[in-house]
Amino acid sequence: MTTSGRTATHCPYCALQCGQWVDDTGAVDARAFPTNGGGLCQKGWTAGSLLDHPERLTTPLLRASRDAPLTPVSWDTALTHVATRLRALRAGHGADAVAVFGAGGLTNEKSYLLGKFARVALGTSQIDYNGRFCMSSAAAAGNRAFGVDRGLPFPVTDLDGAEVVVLAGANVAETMPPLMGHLTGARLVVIDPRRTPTAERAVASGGLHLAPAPGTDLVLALGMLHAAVVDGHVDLDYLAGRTTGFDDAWSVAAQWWPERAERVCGVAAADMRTVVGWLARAANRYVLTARGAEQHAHGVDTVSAWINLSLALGLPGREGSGFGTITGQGNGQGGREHGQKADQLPGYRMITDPAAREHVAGVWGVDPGSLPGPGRSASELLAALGRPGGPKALLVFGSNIGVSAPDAESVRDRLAALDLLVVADFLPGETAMAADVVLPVAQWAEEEGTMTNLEGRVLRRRRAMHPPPGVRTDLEVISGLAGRLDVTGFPADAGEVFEELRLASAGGPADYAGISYARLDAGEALHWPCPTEEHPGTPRLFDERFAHPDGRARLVGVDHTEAAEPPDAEHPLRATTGRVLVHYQSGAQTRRVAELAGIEPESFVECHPDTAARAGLVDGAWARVVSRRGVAEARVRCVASLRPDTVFLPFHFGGAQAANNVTIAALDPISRMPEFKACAVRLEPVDR
Ligand SMILES: Nc1nc2c(c(=O)[nH]1)N[C@H]1C(S)=C(S)[C@@H](COP(=O)(O)OP(=O)(O)OC[C@H]3O[C@@H](n4cnc5c(=O)[nH]c(N)nc54)[C@H](O)[C@@H]3O)O[C@H]1N2
Ligand SMILES: Nc1nc2c(c(=O)[nH]1)N[C@H]1C(S)=C(S)[C@@H](COP(=O)(O)OP(=O)(O)OC[C@H]3O[C@@H](n4cnc5c(=O)[nH]c(N)nc54)[C@H](O)[C@@H]3O)O[C@H]1N2
Ligand code: SF4
Ligand SMILES: [Mo]
Repeated sequence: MTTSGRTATHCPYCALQCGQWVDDTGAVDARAFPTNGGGLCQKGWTAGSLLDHPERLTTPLLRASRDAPLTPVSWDTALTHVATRLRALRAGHGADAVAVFGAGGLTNEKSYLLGKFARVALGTSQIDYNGRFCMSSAAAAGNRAFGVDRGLPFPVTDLDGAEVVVLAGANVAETMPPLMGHLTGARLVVIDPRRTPTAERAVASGGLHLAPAPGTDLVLALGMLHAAVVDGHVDLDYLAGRTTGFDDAWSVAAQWWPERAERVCGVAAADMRTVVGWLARAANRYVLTARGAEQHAHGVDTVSAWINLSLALGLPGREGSGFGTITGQGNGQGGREHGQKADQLPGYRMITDPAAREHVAGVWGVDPGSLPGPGRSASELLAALGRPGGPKALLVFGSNIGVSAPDAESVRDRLAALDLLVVADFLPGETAMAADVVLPVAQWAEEEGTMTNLEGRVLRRRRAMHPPPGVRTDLEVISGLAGRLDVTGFPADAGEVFEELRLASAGGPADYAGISYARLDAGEALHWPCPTEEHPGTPRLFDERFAHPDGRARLVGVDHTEAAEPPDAEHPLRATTGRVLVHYQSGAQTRRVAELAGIEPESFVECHPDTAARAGLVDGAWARVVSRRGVAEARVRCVASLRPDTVFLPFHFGGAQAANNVTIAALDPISRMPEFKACAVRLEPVDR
């Protein structure tokens, strides 16, 4: 897959996994692939500049004590130190004294090996990952409704033929720009408290921008289901033939006539009826959700409400129509399938399922009874660090939790309370710089592996160049630590790990048994499940049946609950958070790309001009955004189209500017997703 010095691979960032060419100097070019149609966004174009970045980590770093500075050491010293400390902590406090935090940006091979490392080499139940902050609500709702969780159960290119697409809490024009190319023929309806570039496109497409108050999507979806029933748009044959549970859903939606829903969410009842009519009358129509709808303390129920509406209108599992959730991180899909989640084993098996434990233990050559878990979810894990009974050591691979976790000030306190914090990273992000041991690892263009994109298609990440001297791959790090803990079965070769992953996933919901590097390298488009080498993969999941034993999709009776922290006199505004085009996540990477940092150099808070004025602020001034948990400093950006009761912060900045200083770690009861997208704040002026 190398042509005239260029290697075919995929972008290191989001789940669209746009095709890239990378040469042996790290120069990036766009490569036509079905998801991106030949385009890249600015992040993908500039990714190569981090390969030889002056701040690139190229030697392990170690601090002798918590207050000592990080100093360069050899790999042997670093890994031996970590292994020695881990052994001592386990001996003194039990296996759960050591915790692991993974990420949806890691390849399938890394996710798999990290999960195995935690369960087998460390024997700890304490492993979770940043996907808990990302896809967990969508995943839980998908499992509940369809019996399986694959973000898009159809290829992205199916959207090309859509006539109507509803995007609930998705700002795709900024978060996956090339995806917009698949939506050019559709009338778009964008549901977002803010008038985003995606919302502008919706209006330009002859569609609508609906702006509910943050955290009220569920009511909007209920109002729309009510309208669908009353206006006669429900697909009764489909409901009878392919679903169960309509009565449960209707028993709640019956009470939410559109005018009542309007009073809570602020979207006009007439608009609800219009959108339902568009969806009902179009032949090809989709409802898609993303983090705006999902990152709430009732995110699972909110997604269920959008699925209920989709099922009532007969969308899922029908050619040219469907429901989907837009996966976020590069391997957000694969990352939630191979066992780095607290309650999961490879192949999307549940760790509590005796048959799953037996299968995976068999592949691993261990006693099923020795597999620990389930452990704590990400937020609960972070909250327990350094506390009595909680973990005393944490190994982090691929997440900048000191910036991206909710209530980040308290997370930073917890990290500081650890006996040992180990971070594998290639850049000195905030969390890495707080660690006791920093392990410098390879970047995407320097390693082999696979990623599973937002449509469940498995892709090859290929090495275009060697990492700088002194740098190892994540797999080499895990393998090296396992060796020092005297356990075998942790190869550092990606191909070897993938072969084992195939066996471990065989027979599970996310079955990769039939997928091989050879088939992928030959250009086959393989979507899981793919149980045998002869199997063509499954681009569309629900054409004939849903994955529940009875083959039917389930509607669920879900009702509105108020946000965990409603505004009050002291904190009268609803803060929501999200992304801008040029930055990625905690910003550890993109803030170091001069071209991108030049466009958005610092944090900002979007607010209505009247809201700013009431707080004594003007456009361009620095504000303190204050919640019960902390303060985020941000420059005021007045936006006349924004609801006056709402402010918005990007979460791409660290330290005093971190949006997560103010967010709340209120968790969804099912998914344990934190409420990133709604908390109560006030604005204050700040002198700078
Ligand atoms: N540029 C860029 N692209 C990215 C990323 C990035 O960091 N930067 N990250 C990737 C990842 S991991 C992810 S998860 C995806 C996320 O992709 P998106 O979900 O599209 O991104 P967000 O900005 O988090 O949220 C989308 C929108 O939800 C809105 N919103 C806030 N509260 C609510 C609400 O209560 N209801 C509704 N309906 N909307 C609400 C916000 O105003 C925002 O415009 O993006 C991926 N792509
Ligand atoms: N307020 C608020 N907070 C949010 C969100 C929000 O919408 N609002 N969104 C949440 C979501 S959806 C997500 S996905 C999280 C993301 O937030 P994080 O989990 O912090 O993700 P990144 O910022 O991508 O951090 C990745 C870190 O790992 C490094 N890295 C990248 N690739 C690799 C690799 O292959 N190996 C290793 N060892 N290191 C690697 C990068 O340099 C970087 O330091 O944030 C969540 N936090
Ligand atoms: S849309 Fe996502 S995958 Fe494509 S270039 Fe941008 S960040 Fe990379
Ligand atoms: Mo995400």
